[in-house]
Amino acid sequence: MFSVFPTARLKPSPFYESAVAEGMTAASIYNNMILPTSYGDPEAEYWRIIEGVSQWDVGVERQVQLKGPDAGKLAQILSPRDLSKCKVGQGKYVPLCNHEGTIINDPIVLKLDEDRYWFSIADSDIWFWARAIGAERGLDVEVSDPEVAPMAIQGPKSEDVVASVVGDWVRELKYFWFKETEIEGIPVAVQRSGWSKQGGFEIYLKDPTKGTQLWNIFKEAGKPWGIGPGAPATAERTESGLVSLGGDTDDQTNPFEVRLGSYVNLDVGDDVVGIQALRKIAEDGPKRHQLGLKLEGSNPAPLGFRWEAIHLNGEKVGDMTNCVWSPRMKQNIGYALISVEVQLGQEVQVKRPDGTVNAELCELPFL
Ligand code: THG
Repeated sequence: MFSVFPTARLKPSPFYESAVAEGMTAASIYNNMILPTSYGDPEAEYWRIIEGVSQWDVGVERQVQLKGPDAGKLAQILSPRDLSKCKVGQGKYVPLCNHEGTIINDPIVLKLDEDRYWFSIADSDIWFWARAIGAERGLDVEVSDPEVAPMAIQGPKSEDVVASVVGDWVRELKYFWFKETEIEGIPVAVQRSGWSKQGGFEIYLKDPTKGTQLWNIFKEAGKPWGIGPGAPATAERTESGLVSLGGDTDDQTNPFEVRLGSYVNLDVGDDVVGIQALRKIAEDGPKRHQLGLKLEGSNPAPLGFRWEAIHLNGEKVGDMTNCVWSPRMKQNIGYALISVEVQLGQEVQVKRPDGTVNAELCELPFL
């Protein structure tokens, strides 16, 4: 047993005290912050997302704010997805790539105003990146951390809970669209989003001193629907086919390899970072693709912290990048990042720490 002490280097989110009060038992690190990952009953937390409504401290999803006359220009230069038709109040899921076409983050981009954007980032430092690219291109834009922290309300009953707090207008909100508003005087943005496929919303808290108050408003309001604490769930996201950047990707992975090719528009301007490399990769055809794996055996055997080699006919053909017990499928499932020459339906062998396990390749998502 060991303790983790929040410091300036390991920043607590505004909801940290609430997470502790709810009985947080496990946490991870993400964007130099503490990400609560369990409250002691993973099984109950999983079913709460699938069947009910779950409340998550995802303050680690930090915002990189671009503000100024060239904010839109920089947003597009960073994004190989066409943002020209993105409206104020709209969000879009965007793979960010480096000059080699390697994916370095996969934020949701929110357009708050004509001259103001947030990149709601996954786990890598995009402030450095955006500032450097903006400065090198001579753009008039300020890149900052606006100290905004999302809280997720996820699951099939989330719409009822969020509507009971902010009003029935949220029922009309389209996916990734958002609205800036106030909840009991607390400034927020409310978006239909979240890292699950069970439906839900994220409440972006704009005043970091109001975390506990905002948490408790939803905790109270959600009682009739049985709300409880939870966290982004590996089992649910794997069943649903969501990509975890840095988990399912390495420092050579491009968007086409991990099913994010549809979020790349090859005809964006030549000044977009990585677009030349992405055009070439698209033309040559990617070398790997991402498939599902159904593993033999009936005991939960999650992945440790390393990828595990996948063999076909005695040769290494790829890696298993994650693996988790699926409570709904009642088997271990995972993702393969594997040679495009290996196809669906083939049986492969995964080299696990305790021995070789047979697995079947299938289409993603699983469910
Ligand atoms: N919420 C917010 N910010 C985030 C995340 C989030 N930043 C980091 C990380 N999560 C970003 N990653 C994803 C990955 C997938 C999705 C959302 C965020 C997602 N994808 C859907 C899918 O793949 O089916 C829909 C994509 C689409 O159709 O455009 O929802 O969770 N604030």
